[in-house]
Amino acid sequence: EGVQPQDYTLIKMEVVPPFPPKLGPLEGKRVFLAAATLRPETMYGQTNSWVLPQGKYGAFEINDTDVFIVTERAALNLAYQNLSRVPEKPTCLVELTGQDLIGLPLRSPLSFNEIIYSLPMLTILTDKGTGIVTSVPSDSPDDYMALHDLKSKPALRAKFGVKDEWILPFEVVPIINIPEFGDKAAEKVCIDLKIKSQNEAEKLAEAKRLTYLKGFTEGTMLVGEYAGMRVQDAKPLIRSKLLEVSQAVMYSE
Ligand code: A2H
Repeated sequence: EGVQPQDYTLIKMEVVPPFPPKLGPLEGKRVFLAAATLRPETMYGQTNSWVLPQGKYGAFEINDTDVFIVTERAALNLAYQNLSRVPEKPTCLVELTGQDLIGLPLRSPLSFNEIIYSLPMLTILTDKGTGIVTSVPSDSPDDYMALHDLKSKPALRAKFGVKDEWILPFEVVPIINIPEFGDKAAEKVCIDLKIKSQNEAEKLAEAKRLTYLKGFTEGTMLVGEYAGMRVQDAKPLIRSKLLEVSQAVMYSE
């Protein structure tokens, strides 16, 4: 845990009914995977969501109609940030593992892909954010490599019960131009650094450093309402809009 509080945008990725048996008790509620992001301006390029297969999650009541699937730790933080039906007390309706969430179809804000699927990522930390991550392989090296691993390794898909149609049709969507790295910065940097898999932590840290800074300072939006605008100007506008229409909430820890 850092000393400085970190402010995230939580993206509300709605689980599309009908629900699988495990989510049966949630019938009639609006159920969301709530993904913590620092890059709300990249949501146009979502291709899937990530969960930790062996991670523990729960479905927590946010108010009378809405349920967020997050870690218990995040649910407690949310309960102290006015995001719990009972103030300061999380109410868990169903206990779940990440494996239970794999393959859920989701409708996520701003995404050009109308339906995306929840997939396994092995490097998710359960003590950061909500334990749910949204995947933008054009601009996140972690996301690019995790998607690349699943696409290129049928055995990995089989291990976690990932169907080909949840993954093979989803291509990297160009959303931001960075002069030095082009329109798919994460892909370019992963190839340049010869990164082999999502487990190459050191190289991925370098790839993130390169793309994160340049994306913010030199990136230009290619798509959406603010196409042509610099990323640093578009980011707060896109974030405010998502909050205003209740497709996202603020979260800090
Ligand atoms: B970011 P920081 Cl396009 N475990 O969102 C691992 N990673 C997590 C996580 C967890 N529990 N919770 C959030 N994250 C990811 C978009 C994005 C992100 C882009 C580019 C870079 C990037 C789409 N994925 O992050 O340690 C989330 O991915 C680069 C670091 O708090 C979140 O923002 O700085 C970011 O890490 C938060 O990381």
